[in-house]
Amino acid sequence: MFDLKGKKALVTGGNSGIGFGIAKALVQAGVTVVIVGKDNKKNKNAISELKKINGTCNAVQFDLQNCRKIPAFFKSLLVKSGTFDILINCAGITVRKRADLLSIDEWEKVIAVNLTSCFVLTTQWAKSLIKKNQSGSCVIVLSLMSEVARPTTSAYGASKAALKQLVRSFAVDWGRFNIRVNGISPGYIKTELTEPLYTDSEFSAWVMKRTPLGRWGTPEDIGPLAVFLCSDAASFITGHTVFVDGGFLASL
Ligand code: GCO
Repeated sequence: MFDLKGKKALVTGGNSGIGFGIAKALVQAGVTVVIVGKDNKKNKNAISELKKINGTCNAVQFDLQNCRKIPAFFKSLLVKSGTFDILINCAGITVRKRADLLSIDEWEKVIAVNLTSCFVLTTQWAKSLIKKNQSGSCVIVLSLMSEVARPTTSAYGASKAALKQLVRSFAVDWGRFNIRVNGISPGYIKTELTEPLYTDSEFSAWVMKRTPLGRWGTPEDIGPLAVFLCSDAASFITGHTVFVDGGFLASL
């Protein structure tokens, strides 16, 4: 039931952090993965790692901030790779500023990359499967900030809360096509995005005190759940979000 051999996955934000952790877990489960990343150097490094496990993996350079260019980008990808059984939306950015200090451009950039690009890419992906009467599984990576707020995370939190509702909307729109959509909400995970936080000893001590399991998470804590949600073992799960947060949200 957990076997994903022969499946093909597209992973946005797959060249580092949580996205790479998910991409690696999928490759280890037998999936051929294509990662989408803005930074070619990071793409190359990530792919050389993944190719050590499965030589058919690949990377494509694309900046998901260009939301209106996504349909043409995805169409060209389909021509090269064929349809994807699995889509992982993990690309995400943040701008840590108090809400009243955030510019409209900064707000729009976070919403474009985290939310709009996910909407456009996932609807294009679903269309490609519906056209071929093919089932599929999508995972959207959210955040603790879809549920609670920390100072300076207004744009990021709003995008993640919206994504949580998008998980439900996609699931109910596409259930009849056997296309499942679920969310993964990581807690505090050591990645490039959180480097300014875990290198701040005071903040890091707060996270570890606030997290019942008493540690920062790693991308390897997230990958296995993505494999499960994309496998037949999760064939009756859709429209839900699972928290991988060390107990953070369960505790006061
Ligand atoms: C922050 C962090 C968080 C984490 C993560 C928590 O600024 O507090 O960036 O948002 O990255 O999303 O789930």
